[in-house]
Amino acid sequence: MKVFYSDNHFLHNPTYELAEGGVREEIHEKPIRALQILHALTKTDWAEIITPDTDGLESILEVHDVEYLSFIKNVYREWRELSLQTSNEDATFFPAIFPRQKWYKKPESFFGRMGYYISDLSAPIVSGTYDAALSSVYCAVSGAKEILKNSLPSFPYNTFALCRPPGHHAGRANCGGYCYINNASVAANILSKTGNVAILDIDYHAGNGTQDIFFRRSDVLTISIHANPNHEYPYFSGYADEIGENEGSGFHRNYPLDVGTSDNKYYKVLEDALTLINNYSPKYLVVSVGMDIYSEDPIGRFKISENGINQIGKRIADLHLPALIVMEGGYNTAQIGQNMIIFLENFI
Ligand code: Q9C
Ligand code: ZN
Repeated sequence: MKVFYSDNHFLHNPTYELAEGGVREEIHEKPIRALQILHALTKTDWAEIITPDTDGLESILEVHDVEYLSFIKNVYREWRELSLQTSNEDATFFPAIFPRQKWYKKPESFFGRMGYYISDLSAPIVSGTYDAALSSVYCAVSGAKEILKNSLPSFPYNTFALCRPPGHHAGRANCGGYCYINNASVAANILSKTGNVAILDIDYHAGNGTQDIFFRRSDVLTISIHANPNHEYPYFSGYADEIGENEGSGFHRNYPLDVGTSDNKYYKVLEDALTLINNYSPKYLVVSVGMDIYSEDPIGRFKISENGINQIGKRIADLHLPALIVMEGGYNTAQIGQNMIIFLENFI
């Protein structure tokens, strides 16, 4: 299986995020996550690690707002120029104000705009964030292009985009939850030019960014299975009554699950989601995979076992659709490599 990976993710290495109470908390989304997966892959006899091409800016701009992308690109430099006294070489950028009202405006000032584009305090920005996020999305873009080149109706061809930073919380014009560019959405949008696409998001957290991007489209079916946002990040989205709107009405589905969900309960909901995908009969599948569903994840609070991860992978692979698998979350760094191998082996 072709695996797209770039060492540029090291450029994004903030050491903390801000938790409730304003306390600095160790950030779980760190370089070792990708390294552990890469390491586990290099020990298999089926993974072919490839550095992605670095063209595809137009593809990103079909999914993300142009001003948002230039914000991500320039925010760090602009901040350093504005406040040299308060920021040192590797200080981390966070906004300090967020728009609240329905009638919010986009101000011209730097600090005002920052709150406009950043959703929360788990999207720290450092000097290399943009370059890392670009290389991350190029992994997904290359994975999608490879599928377009190789898949025949009788032979589903699968690739894996080892993306870091992850993407599914990034909306059309906002970052949040460790995500800056929505890797899976950019890839799905490329695939959608030659046929309908289903995105199945099995990260522990609701794929609110992906939902935002495709909410008014019927050519990309988006489905997310996740912890009930009433009790978990991203809190404000991911509820069952969000089903798409206008043209996209009926083409988004959320499956919020209880904290503590076990393998068997998960399979039932997954079957339902897979039936939806079957009925939609897409040409391509994009799977946003987060290993934070694992029982021993430090953030996630599901109880999915290793066997469960294998079963989930097997059932998705049984759709026999050409699939791009995109890495999202998962924070148990001792187990993330092994868990991804268990999942991916169903797709080789
Ligand atoms: N104390 C992804 O899994 N807040 N993002 C966590 C932990 C943000 C998760 C707080 C979680 C974002 C891609
Ligand atoms: Zn997650």
